[in-house]
Amino acid sequence: MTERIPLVIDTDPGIDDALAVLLALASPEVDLRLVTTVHGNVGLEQVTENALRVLHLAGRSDVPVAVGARASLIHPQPERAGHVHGAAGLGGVELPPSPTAVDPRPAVVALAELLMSSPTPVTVAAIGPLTNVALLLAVFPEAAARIGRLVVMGGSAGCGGNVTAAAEFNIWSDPEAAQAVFGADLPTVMVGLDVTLPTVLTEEGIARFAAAGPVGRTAAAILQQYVDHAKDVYGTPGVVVHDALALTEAIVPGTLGTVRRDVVVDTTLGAGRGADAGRPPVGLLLGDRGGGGRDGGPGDGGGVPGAAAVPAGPPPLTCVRPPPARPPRCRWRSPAAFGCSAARPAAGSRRPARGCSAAGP
Ligand SMILES: [Ca+2]
Repeated sequence: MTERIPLVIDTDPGIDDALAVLLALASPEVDLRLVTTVHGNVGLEQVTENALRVLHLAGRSDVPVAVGARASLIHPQPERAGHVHGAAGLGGVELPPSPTAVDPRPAVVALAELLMSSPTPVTVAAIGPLTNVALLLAVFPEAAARIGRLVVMGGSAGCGGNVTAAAEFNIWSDPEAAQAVFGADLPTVMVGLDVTLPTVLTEEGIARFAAAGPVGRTAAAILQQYVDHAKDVYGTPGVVVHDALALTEAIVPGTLGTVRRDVVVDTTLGAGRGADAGRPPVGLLLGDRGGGGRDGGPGDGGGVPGAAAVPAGPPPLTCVRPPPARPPRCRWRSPAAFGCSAARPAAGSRRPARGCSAAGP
């Protein structure tokens, strides 16, 4: 077997974060070496506690958890997402406490030390606000330069936002950090709402979790909050597990097709703040592998677009959706228990109102 890829998850658990961590731990392709926490879905203390408990749930309390940024870089952004994830972040499920304490090192120090000491390139999956990664770039640029791949769940390429009309939650939570990261010369793959929203984990898929064993049952219970929220807000029968979808690309490069694009984040304080796909040349589109990726094209094999290597004047951004003639399928490869498929928003869904209707089926 090929060598397992060292992996760091920078996270703000978070229901889909929890699923992302569990997915990584269940995937033999990667070796989860470190979890760093960041403000986001709920407050820093809670997301850190959640990270410890999720690892403990999976029997992997040996994975260190280092505490990261408490707030965004410049402008305070106190709004959280407890209405989506539950007040404590894990859908109302109270996991048993972990016997393990947090790593005494600040997150950026732990991350820098891992990057500098690893003999093989490390993949960093950033599935919360990008504050920690921006701090790493500022404080330990030599360590940041050693990141093998940076897979970011965040942003939206032409589909509008899920917090404001323009902005996705992770980018909106710290636009200045996001701009620093996307503007850096890192091998970055952005997995935005244009990809995650059409990729729905159905209730049937969640039922397969519940039947898979104790950890799966707990994951299904955590997901129930998401199910309820999705029915209420989107009118869909399944859930969108943004962070877990990003992890599929982090775990198996090429799971998602990619196109190479520059990314500019709106850091003004106007209505577009936090948008990363509002002005050309902007956007980095990721689509279903068969859904018409450009540059590398379908089956690209997971090229890692970089913000620096972008041709001028990219084509107009469109919402990436596979053609209706070929029903899209989620291509998650592991664990096999993931049963998911893409689904259109049901009648009454709010999604078309956020800009997807023009290119939607
Ligand atoms: Ca997250």
